[in-house]
Amino acid sequence: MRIDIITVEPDLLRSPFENSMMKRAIEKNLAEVHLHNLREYGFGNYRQIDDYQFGGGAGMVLMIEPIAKCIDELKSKRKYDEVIYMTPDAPTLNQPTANTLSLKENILILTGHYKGVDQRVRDQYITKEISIGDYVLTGGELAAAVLCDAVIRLIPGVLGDETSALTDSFQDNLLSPPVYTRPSDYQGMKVPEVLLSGNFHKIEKWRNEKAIERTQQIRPDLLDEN
Ligand code: 6GU
Repeated sequence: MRIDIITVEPDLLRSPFENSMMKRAIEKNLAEVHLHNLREYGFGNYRQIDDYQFGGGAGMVLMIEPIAKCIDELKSKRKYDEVIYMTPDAPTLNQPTANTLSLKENILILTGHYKGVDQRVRDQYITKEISIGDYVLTGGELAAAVLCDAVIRLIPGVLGDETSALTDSFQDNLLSPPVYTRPSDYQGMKVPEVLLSGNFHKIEKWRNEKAIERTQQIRPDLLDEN
């Protein structure tokens, strides 16, 4: 999979791809990520990329021309399966969306900033809009990193068997059950007996019960989606 990200803050986005799982995915050639600094497509000596909004109001708006120039250049080189705009006023990212995107070949992500982008960018170029939750971030950069992490870890071969994405919370609309490691008794706080029993069937049953219990307590809305 190839991911191109158009951003005003490329430095803010570098480290997630230089560490941990995403770094390994890139090293294994299972993913490539290219950052494009929108500023380089700006106007004049100041490389202007934003301007005041028509009709008045606080906050600068990213102009269509620098973005159009950048997207057109990228599109002339390859076909993109999706052109995604990261913005809080969009449907929220969930596991099915991440699953679907993990099967794509080329994805282009535009991250918003300031007051957002000129609506004509969204009308003309964007095929999918994604928010990562009901709160406001300063820009879409960190949201893009979240999206990339959720998607890249699903690409076959990125995770080892022991961390298979299939057993993640949300893959079956259930939260994960509690997990424990050594010691089995920490200052009188004991690991549930069943996990030490060696009885695989009983352990699976316990984990499933705990998953349902946790989901009922913390995210009952997920159970309604089944
Ligand atoms: Cl994608 N962008 C911004 N700026 N804020 C957000 C978001 C995205 N998702 C949730 N909050």
